[in-house]
Amino acid sequence: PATSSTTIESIESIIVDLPTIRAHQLAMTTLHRQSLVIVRLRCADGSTGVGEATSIGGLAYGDQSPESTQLAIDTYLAPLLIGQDAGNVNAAMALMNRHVQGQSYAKSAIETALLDALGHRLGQPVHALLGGALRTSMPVLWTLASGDSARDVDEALGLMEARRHRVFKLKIGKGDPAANVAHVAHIKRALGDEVLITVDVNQAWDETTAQRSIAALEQAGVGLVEQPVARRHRAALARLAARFDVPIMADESINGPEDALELAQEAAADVFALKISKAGGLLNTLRTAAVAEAAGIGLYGGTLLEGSIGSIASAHAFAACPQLRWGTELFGPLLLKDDIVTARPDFRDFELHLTQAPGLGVSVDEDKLAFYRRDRQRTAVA
Ligand code: MUC
Ligand code: MG
Repeated sequence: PATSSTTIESIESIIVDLPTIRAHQLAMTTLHRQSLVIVRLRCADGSTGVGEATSIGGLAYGDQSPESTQLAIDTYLAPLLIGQDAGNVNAAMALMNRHVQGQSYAKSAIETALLDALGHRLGQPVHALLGGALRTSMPVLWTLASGDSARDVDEALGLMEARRHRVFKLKIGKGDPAANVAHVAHIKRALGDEVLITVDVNQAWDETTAQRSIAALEQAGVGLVEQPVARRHRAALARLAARFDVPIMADESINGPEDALELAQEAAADVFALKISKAGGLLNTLRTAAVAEAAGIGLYGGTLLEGSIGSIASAHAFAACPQLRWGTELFGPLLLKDDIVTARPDFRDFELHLTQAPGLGVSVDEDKLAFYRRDRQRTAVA
């Protein structure tokens, strides 16, 4: 019979560097490749699980890099967990939280691997382990961030035609705010009334710039404004949320349930961007979602531009959220030229579709992993 009890035997972390299909320009960096930390967990009964920790642009986006995440896993978290019960995810997370501060990306990747392995042992998908899916497919927007307005419009038209995406997020905050607004207005005009356009400022503006620019973005018909001011400037975020009709979404300002509670008390945002990496796992993402739901705040399924493993792990958590009013941005795998899984996620009819396969429902392609891993031993002589 299926059993959940077995011991953790090994936890391995592997950094993988994957090229992107085009440059991806954000306020703080421009990406040409993504570096994923892949976690592989093995249990005493032979069952295995995978997880992923990914950030954007080394230390440009957040305070955890692929290299620091690998160090946290190899030096601190793996030794702590080896010999522990792989079936008790809450106990494993509590142990890590007791002995290791921060490191939410590493903890998220390990929790994902534990849930994947547990799902394999029990023959259940991860969303079932989280209490059950309220949806097994979810809308996915696309981020237009080529750095060129005309190219962005062409890209959006092609993706709508292919029924891949019909909501678009524009990354702004780099350079002149008036030029940013003109870029957004141009794209909104070109795509028309029916297409929802959102913007992500990634903390780039001060409050007065945000006031001026959001007024113009609202005029241009933008539907959602993400993290216009610095993460810590919550009072400014709250004033902007009160001042404008266009919903304001907190991203960098919110990690887990404690932030959600404070932001809700301060009425600092209309929508919260959930990310398994920020929350330190799928379970803590659901706790964050529960606070939002209790406060009547909308939810959005965010990404740190993970590959297939991290994106599918996120989708399992978002499937179990009480609501997902603003859809998701789980397009990370589509931004990568290649990935390290045997079958890439199922994106069609504007949505990402989850399966009922056990665990995450993804398998590592060993050849691709061997090819893209950073520490690959090159045997060929130049
Ligand atoms: C972010 O700040 O939301 C999400 C989509 C994208 O293009 O970048 C990320 C990060
Ligand atoms: Mg964001």
